[in-house]
Amino acid sequence: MVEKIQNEKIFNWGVATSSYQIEGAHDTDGRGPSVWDVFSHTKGRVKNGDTGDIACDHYNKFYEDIILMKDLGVNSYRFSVSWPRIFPIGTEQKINQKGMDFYDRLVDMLLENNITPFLTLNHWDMPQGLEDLGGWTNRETIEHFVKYGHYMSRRLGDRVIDWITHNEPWCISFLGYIEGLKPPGLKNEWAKSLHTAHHLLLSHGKVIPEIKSNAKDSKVGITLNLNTAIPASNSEHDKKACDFYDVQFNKLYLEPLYNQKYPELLFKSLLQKNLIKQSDLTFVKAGDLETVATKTDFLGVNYYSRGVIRSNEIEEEINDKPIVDLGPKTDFGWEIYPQGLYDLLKRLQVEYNVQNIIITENGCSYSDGPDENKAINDKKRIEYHKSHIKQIQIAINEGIPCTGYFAWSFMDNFEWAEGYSQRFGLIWVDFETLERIPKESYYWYQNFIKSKEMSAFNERK
Ligand code: IFM
Repeated sequence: MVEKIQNEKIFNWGVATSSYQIEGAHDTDGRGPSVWDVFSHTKGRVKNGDTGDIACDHYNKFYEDIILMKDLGVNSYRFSVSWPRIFPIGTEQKINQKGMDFYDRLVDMLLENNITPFLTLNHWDMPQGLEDLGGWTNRETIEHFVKYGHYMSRRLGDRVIDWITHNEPWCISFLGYIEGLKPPGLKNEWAKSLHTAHHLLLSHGKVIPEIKSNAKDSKVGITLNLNTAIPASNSEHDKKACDFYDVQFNKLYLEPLYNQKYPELLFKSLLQKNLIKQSDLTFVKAGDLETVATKTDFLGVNYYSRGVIRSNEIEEEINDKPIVDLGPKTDFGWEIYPQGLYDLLKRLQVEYNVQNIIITENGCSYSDGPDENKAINDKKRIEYHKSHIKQIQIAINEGIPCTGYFAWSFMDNFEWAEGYSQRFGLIWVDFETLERIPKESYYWYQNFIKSKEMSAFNERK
């Protein structure tokens, strides 16, 4: 029996991935279809028609991958469980044993290599069977999620301490129901989007006691993608757009989780714009907000860039000229703004009094590939990580409680609607041969973790 690792003082230096993005083996060992299988197989949804059918084939190559992780020197690994490997349709009462066995083996091997598993229950790939019943817009999905969390923690709770309920609920509710970029691919369905956000948050609150009762000494949190947003100009239009952005992106999740309420401004603006009706706002039932705000042990934060917000409600020529100097961009077109990470950490401490923050994702997409000697000189990625870690260091020195950093991502993988066209990995993956080649950034992270600079993080109060 492999022992769990418990050391409160150690800063978690890790790498992160998610099931659909790396596992492949989409129909192996009884796995059912996830919403992402259906979405990616729908023409026009994903660039180049890419799917996660094979991805990095991590399901069959996890052994090799953990050896690379060990060599990298990380003490933690954040991964997610593919829900339809455990409940192929979602509504079953019995688990699919073979699916569960995979995660059992994975966790054991991580622990044997002194790597702490951070397990995310929902990184978007819910069973299509549940989507067919309304997905997250259906309140009953909450019970299926809690049942899934129950079985996962019952089986792995003796070895997994760190649990993340959901990854980036905004991506499901906003990108899935307003922008149509993620399943179920709907557009401008604000009522459904709000219901989805609420049910995700409620299921988070409901699954916490389930995990805690099965996994002794467990630590449970949720991961949000957050950023600091500023108006592009001093115009009232941009300021208003920025306030709206902040409520729908950040506060829709932070307010209920930390203050037991939804941001009034969001509902007011949506009602004013006729995007929802008053009757759409009956989704919050008695006791829900208390459940959503169930105490957590940490907040997972995914930070990539800041938001510079321009109003789309007036003509560009009439609006004031933008005054913000934008920094360089990654291959994805995302602005590099490391200070935004410090600003965000500060805000979480000052406005929400968050007691423990873990950076569960931070990274960048660059396409640098192997030269004739198979060397991959991705120095822009190194700079990206360095500059963001520096901001964390500043925050920690000011007493902001940040206890972990997970680079996104361990290896190149299926980047959702972008397919395999965006590479975030510290390791290059050849998607034809599935060969893995560590990039320069991998070696940099390896040295950094070994170096003296580490001690400053570990000596935090
Ligand atoms: O790849 C994604 C990940 O699944 C969630 N956070 C953002 C990453 C980069 O887009």
